[in-house]
Amino acid sequence: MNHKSLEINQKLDIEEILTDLEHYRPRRKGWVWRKVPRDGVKMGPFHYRNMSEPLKNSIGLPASKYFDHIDPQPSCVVTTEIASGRFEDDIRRMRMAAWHGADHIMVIRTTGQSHIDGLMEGTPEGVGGVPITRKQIRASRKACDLIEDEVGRPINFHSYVSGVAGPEVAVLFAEEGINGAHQDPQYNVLYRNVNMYRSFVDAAEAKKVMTGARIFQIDGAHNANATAKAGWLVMPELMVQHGINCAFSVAVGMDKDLIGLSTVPPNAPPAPKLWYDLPYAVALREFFSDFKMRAQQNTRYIEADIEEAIRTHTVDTLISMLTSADIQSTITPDEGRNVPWHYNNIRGIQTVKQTWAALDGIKELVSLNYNGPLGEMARDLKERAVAFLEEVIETGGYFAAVEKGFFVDSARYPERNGDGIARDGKGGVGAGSIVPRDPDYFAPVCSHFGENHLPEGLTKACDAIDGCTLCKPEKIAYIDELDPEDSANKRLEATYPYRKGTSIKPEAEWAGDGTILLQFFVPQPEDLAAVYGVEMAKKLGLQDPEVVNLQVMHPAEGCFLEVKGKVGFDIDIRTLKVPEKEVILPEDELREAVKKIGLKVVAGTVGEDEHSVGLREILDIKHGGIEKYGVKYHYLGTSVPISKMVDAAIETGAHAILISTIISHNDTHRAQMRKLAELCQEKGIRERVILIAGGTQVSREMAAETGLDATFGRGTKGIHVVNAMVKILKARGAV
Ligand code: Z98
Repeated sequence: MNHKSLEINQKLDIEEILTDLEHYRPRRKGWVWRKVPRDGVKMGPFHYRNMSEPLKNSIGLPASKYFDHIDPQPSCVVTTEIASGRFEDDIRRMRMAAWHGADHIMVIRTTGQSHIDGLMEGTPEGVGGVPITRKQIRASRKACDLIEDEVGRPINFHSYVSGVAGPEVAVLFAEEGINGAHQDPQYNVLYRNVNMYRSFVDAAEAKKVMTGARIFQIDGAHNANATAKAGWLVMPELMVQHGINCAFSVAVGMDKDLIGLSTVPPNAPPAPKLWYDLPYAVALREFFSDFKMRAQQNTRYIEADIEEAIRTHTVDTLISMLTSADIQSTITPDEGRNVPWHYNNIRGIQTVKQTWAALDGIKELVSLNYNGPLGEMARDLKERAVAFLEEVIETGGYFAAVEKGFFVDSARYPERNGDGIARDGKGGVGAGSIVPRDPDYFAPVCSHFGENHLPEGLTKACDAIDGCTLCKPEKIAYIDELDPEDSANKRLEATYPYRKGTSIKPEAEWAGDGTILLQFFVPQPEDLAAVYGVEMAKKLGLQDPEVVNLQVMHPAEGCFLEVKGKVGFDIDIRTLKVPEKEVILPEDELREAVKKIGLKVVAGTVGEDEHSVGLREILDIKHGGIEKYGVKYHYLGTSVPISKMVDAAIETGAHAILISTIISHNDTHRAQMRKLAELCQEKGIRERVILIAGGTQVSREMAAETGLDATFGRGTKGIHVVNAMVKILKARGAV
């Protein structure tokens, strides 16, 4: 199959992804880890100790521009959870996330998949939310295949195997090349009230299928952490839940390197986080040394403030580094307000990249002190977990313990508050649906759990039907949209103008949604500030305004607010005039040219202008003035007559005259600029000197009309002035 590769300067073509989708096959199956060179990675001026191979195309941290644009990639897999529900929007976000360093992309449905008892087709949004379907995941995997070529690193695509349709979902995932999935029968039992026996029978089948396709598994223990009243009190139970899923998975036949623990630091500031989270991570690492760790931020404590979430995530990442987590999840910053903004996916990824780069090789510099309280606390947790498990066994096993409400009890084991989630073994979804297999049971499919009596002469179960869909993918029945209205085509038609037409609207979630976020301060107390925020957004013309974050700065003095709303208008791309971009020469080239010619200038404010701060900033080294690039300047002061500027230039042999003028009444600034050009002409030095003017009312276009070489307005920095001078000198053949 030939598919057009992505062009860096072109948007991902969703219609192209959907073309011939019925024949698309994933080009590989199974999970892929990052390649981590043993001897570290050299990037720019640095040697990194714990990084993976760099990407072919990527976008580094904002500060990377000071470091040759390097973009070091952590040794761990980096996850982002993309949750708009519309796959056609998700795949664009996946591309952005991959460019920033995500190689594990989890797509969550907007409906609880566990509530759906069969597979669905097409891409319906329905009323209850978006389920996972073959069309969605095939299109997403196809997009991931193109994106991984673009960034030069495999992408693991991930979803969830849960609910009573779990085994069917697992087969679908195996067929379509999904690389990772959450699978934990305890999740169904505790949080989705699926019958406990049914859940474990289904899990055996699902895990077997996942193993066949080498799908990496993440468990669901962390959900107890997010559900319990105090996440840090249920640490022993979390370890028991991890243990049950690991042991069950191994018993089914899953390789240990495909089994991941979903670990979540149980605490968050203002709690003394390290004293809880570090011993917990250490205890897990010691107990489950054969298994992989997927670390995710604890969603329990995430509020609406992105900065707060990111600060906690940074500490989480430190703990992950100290305890060698294999996968670092970055779902976090959106959890508080439940809005999947494109750019917050990227911010989460940046948090991990930034922390990982800053703390690269930390374990070579500092080591954990197991002799002190850390070792004691880790041991205490392990002892409590073992005691918990022993009590489960004494009680009659897992099912009996669930019936008695052992799990998600809010007390610190061995205490109990009696508020755990208790389930009835005879109840729940799918109760009574388990049927014993006949003694000669035979299923003509591969990756099947349990006794399967192959008829004589057959070596592979699916030989009986000339191959199953896992062995012969051409047998997969691809069913396109069932509802022509609730379909991708209809949605794509509506968003066409924003994707391929000439309309522009901002977006946060879906193409053309018009969603924006305003940040501002309101000098009023909390209640009033919130009401004002909405009113103000309405006056600005925003639709559906909503306060998504409010931080009190002082009870009486005021609040910081974030309000989201929708822009109700489009702007036509053809009406926008993009100014020509000024090309700045590389700093080294500028410095070299300045040095070669010994570039010097005279400078001053002219006319009756006493405002010298702007010019001084352009000259002085402190804030990146021309001095920083080696230019020598002779500052003549304020209100300098033009004639004095020109004489000084002649006397000192300056290459350039820089004048600053901000007074503009009667067009004084223009008059001064013209006068400078004319006087230099009269004195016969015009060809020798570069004439530059700047000021708040000066624009770039004024150079031509006043006879100067370059003119600069607001926002100018020293580098712009040096760049202009060097370019002119080069054009004159002087350097
Ligand atoms: C995470 N951000 O873990 P429904 N199975 C397990 C789960 O943990 C989940 C589901 C299934 C979190 C995502 N986890 C939350 C073990 C969900 C999903 O029924 O579709 O909600 O199941 O990465």
